[in-house]
Parts: sequence; C-alpha cells; structure tokens
Amino acid sequence: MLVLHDYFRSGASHRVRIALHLKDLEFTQASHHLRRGEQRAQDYLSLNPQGLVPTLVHDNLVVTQSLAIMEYLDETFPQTRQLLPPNAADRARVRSLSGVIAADTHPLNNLRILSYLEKNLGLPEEDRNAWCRRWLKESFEALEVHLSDGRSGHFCHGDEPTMADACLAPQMLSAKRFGFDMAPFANVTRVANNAAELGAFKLAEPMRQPDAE
Ligand SMILES: N[C@@H](CCC(=O)N[C@@H](CS)C(=O)NCC(=O)O)C(=O)O
Repeated sequence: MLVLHDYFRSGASHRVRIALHLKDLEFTQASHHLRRGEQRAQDYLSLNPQGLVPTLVHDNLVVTQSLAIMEYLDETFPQTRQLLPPNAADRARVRSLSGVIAADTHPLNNLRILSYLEKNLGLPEEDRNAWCRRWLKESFEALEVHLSDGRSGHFCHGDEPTMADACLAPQMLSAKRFGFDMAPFANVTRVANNAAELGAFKLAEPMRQPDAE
C-alpha cells in the first residue's frame, strides 16, 4: 500500500503525484496543511524529521525527498512506465534537468524561505516576488539552453515523459504565481504544455486534489 503525505499546493508533492499517476500506481493521500504548520506536528516529524512534504509510506517503509521517492517508485515498480531512461547517459541528463529545478530553484522559493524573508527580514510581498523571479530567471535560462541541445523532443528528454517533466510542471505554476514572464523560454514552455496535456499531469494538478481549497 502506498500513502503519499502531501499538500495540494506543494510543488515537491505535485512532482510525486505526477510520477505516481504516470506509473499508474494506486495510492492514498494524507494531507498536511502547510500554512497551518501541520508539517511540524510531532507525529509527522517522526516520518519526516525535516517537517517537509512529500513523504511516501510504502507498507512499512518511509521515503522522503521527492527525487528519491520518484526513483524509488521507478525501481520498485519497473513493470509500469519508467520515469528514468534505460541508459546511463540519458538517465544522467534527466537527473541533471531535474536537479536544476528541484535542487537549485524550488528551494529558493518555497514556503519556509518566503516566510523567513517576510517575518525575519521584513521584505514586503513585492520584494519577495522579485526574489523568486530573480532565481526563476537563472534557472529557466539554463533549462532553455539544455532543452535546445537536440536531446529534447516532445518532452524534456526525448518523446516520453520523465522525472524531469514531473519537476518542470510545478515549477511552471510557481512561475505563474510569481508573475514571471515565460515568453523568452519557448522550448521550456513547449515541453511543459505538451506534458500538461497528459492525463497523469491533469490528475496531479493542485486544484484537483482532495485537500484543495
Ligand atoms: N527537497 C524536498 C523539498 C520539500 C519541500 O520544500 N517541501 C515544501 C513544500 S513544496 C514544504 O514542505 N514546506 C513546508 C515549510 O516550508 O514549512 C523534496 O524534494 O521533497
């Protein structure tokens, strides 16, 4: 049995929901309301000591960190669609694209960073949004170069959706939320639009989740 601890607006959770749907795996969801601080409740911290979502519980096994969860799902359920390609060079590229987003972009605009900028450093909303756009720009510029190297197709890597597309979709929503102009990033926008057409991506959308409000 697979239980995903998540929150509808969480980008990192959104990635894992996409992965689960792409792999056509059945799962249940346990929501933790981030704005109410439920991710820091003691019983949740015993699953995820960082107090972050997502966390996957597979029977008695607890897996944290969205990239690790997606790779775990791929290795544990190899009979369904693979999120990582079969050869090492292709896998490296998918991990690299995923890392641009999950390691170097998303952490700079997640809730705890934005709360710190607001509450500890006193930055008004306009400046917080400018901060987010600043880091989005760097990442999307790099991604646009990556996606122009001839190895992308209908999706980030070739013509099958991978873990990189699962990372990109929530980042596109963040870009929208922070008023970031995607016009200069034609390749990023193209592959993200292609992914958004897939049923798995639609099912994983924040506003379609049971805890959406
Ligand atoms: N690197 C982690 C990031 C997890 C993360 O930042 N989760 C955010 C939501 S997208 C969170 O739980 N934030 C709660 C908080 O900031 O207090 C992963 O990929 O799973």
